[in-house]
Amino acid sequence: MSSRPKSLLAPGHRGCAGCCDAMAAKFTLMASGEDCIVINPTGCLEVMTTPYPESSWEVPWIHSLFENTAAVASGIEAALKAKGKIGKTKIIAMGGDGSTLDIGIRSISGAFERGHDFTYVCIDNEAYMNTGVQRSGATPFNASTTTSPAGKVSFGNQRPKKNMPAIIAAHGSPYIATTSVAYPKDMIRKVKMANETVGPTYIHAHAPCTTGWGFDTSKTVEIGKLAVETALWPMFEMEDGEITKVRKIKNPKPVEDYLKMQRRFKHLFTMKGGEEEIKKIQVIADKNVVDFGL
Ligand SMILES: Cc1ncc(C[n+]2csc(CCOP(=O)(O)OP(=O)(O)O)c2C)c(N)n1
Ligand SMILES: [Mg+2]
Repeated sequence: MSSRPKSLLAPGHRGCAGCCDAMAAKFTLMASGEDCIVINPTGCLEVMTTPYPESSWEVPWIHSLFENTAAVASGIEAALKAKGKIGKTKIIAMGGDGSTLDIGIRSISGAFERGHDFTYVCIDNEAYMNTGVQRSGATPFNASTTTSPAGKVSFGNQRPKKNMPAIIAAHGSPYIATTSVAYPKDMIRKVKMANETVGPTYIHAHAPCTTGWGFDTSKTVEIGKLAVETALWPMFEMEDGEITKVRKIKNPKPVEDYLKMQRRFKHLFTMKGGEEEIKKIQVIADKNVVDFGL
């Protein structure tokens, strides 16, 4: 008999083949089990799993606005507390990067400040995918999106990726971890850890999007692994504001290995000056190696 936890996200949803959001949701539910309540703002995950009157969710699920996801989670926690049921049912907010880093950040800040006992999972596919690949605060440097298109005047998004784990850490969260849908065991372990930790906890899952990033649907895991292996996506855990665990990488691969597989970075290999721009991305990876002791 397999010890693999049951998947509580039913198949037949409208996710793309190779969809990273479906993987993130599946792993989060595998870690959480049946006794959980999911709060899910608008975005690809919500749209593809709940076309009325259907639902793929085999656990209690509520749709929130971008703006109030963490406030809804706070209210559910307060209600369970009032009923004397806190500590058993896991409360999991699961939002995209646009929802988490940009539009919903105020209510997230409030919920973490108040110290509600819940887990927030950010599914970071690095743009507003559901509305057509607009740039978000999580879009990496030099990625081309529909609102930061590469062309005559720029090489794409000119701002660095916002450091959301650091922002959450500044709120005094007891447990924060970065992970990736390309590492299911890692993600499941970290979500479990977040669920078991009392207080507001945060999981930031890197999630390669076949449609928005422009790669073959079979390559989600390969690309997710390359982000980690090039040191562009450091995987770490923080307890009470201190980094306690880091996933070491032996010989970091050159960032080109990761960039060349994606349409959103294609211009770096075709436009004049692209080589210099790739070097700037290599600097970001090299800095991660030093900063995180990878
Ligand atoms: C306040 C608000 N602004 C904009 C929208 C339109 N909208 C719906 S889905 C979406 C994209 C969400 O992006 P993200 O949170 O990164 O999730 P993804 O679809 O990428 O998984 C947007 C902008 C909205 N529903 N509400
Ligand atoms: Mg997104």
